[in-house]
Amino acid sequence: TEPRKLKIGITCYPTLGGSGVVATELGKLLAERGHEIHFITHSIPFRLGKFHKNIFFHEVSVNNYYVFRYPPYDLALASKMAQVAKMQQLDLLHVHYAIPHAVCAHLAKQMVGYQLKTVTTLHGTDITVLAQDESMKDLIRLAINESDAVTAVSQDLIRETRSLLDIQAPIDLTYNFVDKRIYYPRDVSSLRGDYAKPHERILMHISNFRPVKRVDDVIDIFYNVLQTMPVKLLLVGEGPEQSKIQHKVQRLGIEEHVYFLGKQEDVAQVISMADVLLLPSEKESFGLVALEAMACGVPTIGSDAGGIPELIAHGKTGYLSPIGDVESMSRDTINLLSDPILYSQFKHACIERARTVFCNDIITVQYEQIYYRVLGID
Ligand code: U5P
Repeated sequence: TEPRKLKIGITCYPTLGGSGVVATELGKLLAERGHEIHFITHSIPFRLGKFHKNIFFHEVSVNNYYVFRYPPYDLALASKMAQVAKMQQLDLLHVHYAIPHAVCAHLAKQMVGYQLKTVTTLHGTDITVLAQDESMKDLIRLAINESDAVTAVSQDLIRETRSLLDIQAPIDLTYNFVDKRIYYPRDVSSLRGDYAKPHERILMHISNFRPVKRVDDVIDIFYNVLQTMPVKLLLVGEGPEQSKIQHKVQRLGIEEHVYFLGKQEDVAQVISMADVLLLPSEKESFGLVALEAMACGVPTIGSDAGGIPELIAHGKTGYLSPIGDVESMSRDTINLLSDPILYSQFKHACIERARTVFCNDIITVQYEQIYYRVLGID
């Protein structure tokens, strides 16, 4: 007999990069599999899209009493989690990010009068940033240890979590995924014409333009490649480094070859225009954009930081170099783009790898198995 359908509460930062995207997509896929999903977040997750059967949204609102210097979002979230769990008889809470979500889930568990289980997924930032802050270490450790299951999006993040926080409990590996019905090579021939002539290749970078993304390196690589072949650079997303990068582009006198597209909604469409994705990050626990590119048949050239080597098969679906080695990244880009046969092999390997290793079906079932395990259902 089929195991019973679950009632799951999901909390994430609904608009924050890869983690928000993955948490939302996971909720949608679980709902499609017949589970009842309750998003408990401060605003509607931005990729939630249209109406879905089996999906409910509970808004966390924070009272801003004048006695509080800081509105107590964490406490409001914990109360809301407990309230929704009791009212909807949730089986478990799946929270993305340890801080503050796993701490809130721990509080909620104490508040409700039955065996509510909690699952925490680590996406990186909370470990890499907050674990460096000694004062937060004990809190993150508590949140992790009190979860009934903990998952992380790469082996590298598991290793880092263990070494920084001295965690003994098992951590499950659950890679990020893309929905193959959305991410596949789109026909963008007409769109492409707005940015590049038929003989020009398109390099692309998509990020939040934070210093860890090393967008400076992206520009340096592009500049080098431009010296040998006709290329355009499309920059997608927005963030703190943007104006600095705009200045750099002007200083190098390459404005007419570089387009700033700003924040984009339909990344599957945009990414399909690219011939190569550049991701030279300083730190990357997974690198969801590289997977989105891979699924659309676009190889990645970038750094071997964090979880990137687990995602990109070096020499098959992209090329990785040490962080900051822009010379090597430039050479790899030129080599790949000047060899049509090699390029076509890479493209096919990308699509194949995304559809097998990082397919939504496989990863959703992995999460489901973790839920059944913590609930003691076989
Ligand atoms: N993203 C967008 N629009 C943008 C920039 C980024 O939707 O303008 C998305 C990427 O497609 C990806 C996530 O899903 O944000 C960033 O994930 P990561 O690469 O930071 O893990």
